[in-house]
Amino acid sequence: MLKTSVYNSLREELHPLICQLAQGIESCWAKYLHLEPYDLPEGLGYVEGRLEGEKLTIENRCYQTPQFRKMHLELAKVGQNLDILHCVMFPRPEYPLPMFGCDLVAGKTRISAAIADLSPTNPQRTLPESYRNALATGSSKAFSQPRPLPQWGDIFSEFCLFIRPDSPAEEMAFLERVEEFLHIHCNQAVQVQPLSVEEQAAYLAGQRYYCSQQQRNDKTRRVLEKAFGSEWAENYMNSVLFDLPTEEECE
Ligand code: BLA
Repeated sequence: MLKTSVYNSLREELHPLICQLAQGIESCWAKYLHLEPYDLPEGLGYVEGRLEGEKLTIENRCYQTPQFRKMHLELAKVGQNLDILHCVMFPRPEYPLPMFGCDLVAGKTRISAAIADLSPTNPQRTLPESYRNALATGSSKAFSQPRPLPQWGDIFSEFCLFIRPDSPAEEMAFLERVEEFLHIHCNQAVQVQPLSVEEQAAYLAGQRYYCSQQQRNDKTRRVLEKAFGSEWAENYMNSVLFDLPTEEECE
């Protein structure tokens, strides 16, 4: 697996739940999938910015596999008070797979937002039955502080978890449930049959809708704008965080 000393050094400074989840994601990917590197746009693998206020450091890891066009794990640190894990798995358009997405936002003392989902990409915007069955039989612990989805959150499935963990036990329960999502997803992905060319367009439209809704997250945008400016933030949101396949990648 690719490793750089810079990446590991930021990792050591992050909230322990973020480190644990990052590790869990990477070991699940390595266990099920054949990972190849994915090149992010020039200059956007590791970035540091500071405009108003605090320094923002971003470190990205990105892979591709036969089933996934892009699997992106991002770790970010804003000053001394905000640590972020962001992860999205973008399926290749020839497979009828949902999008795995996860965001973990840690403030100075606690995790303020912990969200994870397997989000449908089909025209009906429902998960395949095999996913629903697997997700329904998994652990379904109740969390004491569920959070309401924002207005753009209609992309998420009924299994979406969005909470503010209120104890170390809830942090662990969140971690376990996310790892369950990932195992289910990777396990399904390696067995999935490709779509016909005609069907692919609808799934690609589903991915496009997912990305356009995620780009409406003003909380993410504001953090990026404060450190890098609005033009940079716009470009980063639509070329790194929530991009769509190029013509070449669709061939
Ligand atoms: C919320 N995302 C947030 C918040 C911040 C960020 C600061 C507010 C935390 C809170 O409300 O407690 C910031 N997230 C970032 C930054 C990056 C990032 C800077 O990923 C990247 C550099 N966001 C995603 C993905 C999902 C997601 C993949 O990137 C879901 C699968 C969801 N983040 C998400 C949601 C909120 C959030 C739903 C809450 C938004 C709201 O309540 O309005």
